[in-house]
Amino acid sequence: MTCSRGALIVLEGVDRAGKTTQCLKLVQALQQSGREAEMMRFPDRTTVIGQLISSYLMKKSNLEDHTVHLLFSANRWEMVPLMKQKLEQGINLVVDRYAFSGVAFTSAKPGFSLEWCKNPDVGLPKPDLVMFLQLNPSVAENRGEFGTERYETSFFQCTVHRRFEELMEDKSVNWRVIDAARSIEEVHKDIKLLSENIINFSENQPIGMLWS
Ligand code: ADP
Ligand code: FDM
Repeated sequence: MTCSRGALIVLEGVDRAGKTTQCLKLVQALQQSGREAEMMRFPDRTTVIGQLISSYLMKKSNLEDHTVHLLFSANRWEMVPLMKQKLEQGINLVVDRYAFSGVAFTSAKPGFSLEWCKNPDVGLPKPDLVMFLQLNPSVAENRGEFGTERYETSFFQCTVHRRFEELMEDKSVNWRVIDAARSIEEVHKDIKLLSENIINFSENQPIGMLWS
């Protein structure tokens, strides 16, 4: 007997759009409905590569821009065997940021094309669904002050947002835009429904390869 695979579900969006809140709620809701589900997040700061990234984000160290881009990508690749294993075991993975953040953030820096930024992530497990939590930057600002980490400035975040919009023009990826300005429960309801549908749809499909 073959067991149906889990779905790879990604949440992306600007800072404070509610990604982490919604990932946690989705995993809980899927588990309560009797499905296997686990959360992952990128960067995964627990690995050796993740610690280099974390130190860079906390401005405790500096890294050359190409180098840190490749480290973010390597931090995803090092998780691929585990991700595939879990998906094949029928576990649904709910992921807080993925390669799209990788491309949106690096390509917001001067001199980086979307094309160059996408290359290292070509061939990663392709998400069955990517939900973009859309939130006006002024509303996001009301959800709290920026922290002290790298990239946490209004100007940079606006450029990142434009890069996400360019990425969403790519119809080879199953993007869904979610209005994240509503209440936590309203947003959750949409996310849960879309996720349940994609889980049913993906269970007998092979895992795809991103951007290839
Ligand atoms: P992200 O992971 O996208 O940065 P978080 O889930 O950490 O966002 O949420 C950022 C802040 O906004 C938290 O204080 C959270 O409680 C709050 N928040 C999340 N979703 C909503 C919402 N729909 N309405 C109001 N506040 C929210
Ligand atoms: N980030 C995240 C990147 O620059 N590249 C990536 O590939 C990924 C996954 O790291 F500023 C940025 C986005 C954000 C920071 O913050 C991670 P959180 O709070 O851990 O999501």
